[in-house]
Amino acid sequence: MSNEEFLNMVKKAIVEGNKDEAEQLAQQAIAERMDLNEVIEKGYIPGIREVGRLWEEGEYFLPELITSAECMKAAMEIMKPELEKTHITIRSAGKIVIGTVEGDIHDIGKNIVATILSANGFNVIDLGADVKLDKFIEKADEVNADLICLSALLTTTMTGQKKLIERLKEKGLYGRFKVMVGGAAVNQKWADDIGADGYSENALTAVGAAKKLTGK
Ligand code: B12
Repeated sequence: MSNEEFLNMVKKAIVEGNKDEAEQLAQQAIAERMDLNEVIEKGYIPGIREVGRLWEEGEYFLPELITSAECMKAAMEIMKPELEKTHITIRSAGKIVIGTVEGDIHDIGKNIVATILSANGFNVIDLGADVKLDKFIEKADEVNADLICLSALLTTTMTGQKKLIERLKEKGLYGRFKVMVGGAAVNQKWADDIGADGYSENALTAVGAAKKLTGK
């Protein structure tokens, strides 16, 4: 089977909400020592994006969306330890606090970003989804983080990223922690407008951006 055929099977498993297949393909990717970053970026993510498209077109409903999201999570859980193992030796001291902002429960993209950052040597503290803004600040303060990463997928919750920066300013903490934003709802212009230090479109580019921002 070619690489392309394998990636198509991965995508199909997510689109069809076939959990057994999504998990089995993750295991196969590990067993055959494939590039897991590529399998995620070119197989699993296009799969969930296709589900989003089908939903927008009214072909899929919420239950299908949830099933596919669960398949995605299950596959990521299988690959996560493997991704983290690969880079364990180059673990840096760079500390990142990450989460999805309050009011927003989307966590698939955030989880991928957290896993890939961790796999690339960062010490990642993942606060989960629907995280209160003050919790990001408290945790960053407690662990003396270098970077706060905020994910938002809804136009209604992306304002949480802006509010967090405002709150850092109010508390005299703006500049002490760098802030990187991401998620399908946001872009570079938004990041610039709200005074974020960084933005990244996907998990792989987030690694380079985080290294640049933390200097580590
Ligand atoms: C799966 C999904 C769900 C799942 C989420 C499951 C989960 N545990 O995450 C469920 C079914 C629960 C769900 C619920 C809802 N959803 Co929804 N969902 C999606 C869907 C189809 C895919 C999102 C996804 O996982 N994409 C795949 C990941 C890998 O991509 P990603 O998140 O963009 O992440 C990548 C980058 O953005 C980036 N990134 C992400 N985070 C960060 C953070 C940083 C710091 C950086 C640097 C980078 C970065 O890296 C990631 C990897 O490359 C999108 C459609 C879409 N086109 O995005 C809609 C979508 C986001 N949902 C939408 C909506 C409206 C909802 C609901 C309000 C629906 C409802 N009526 O109940 C609820 C929200 C409830 C809430 N309060 O949060 C809308 C948002 C519209 C808008 N513009 O505001 C979308 C766009 C669909 C649509 N077109 O209508 N959803």
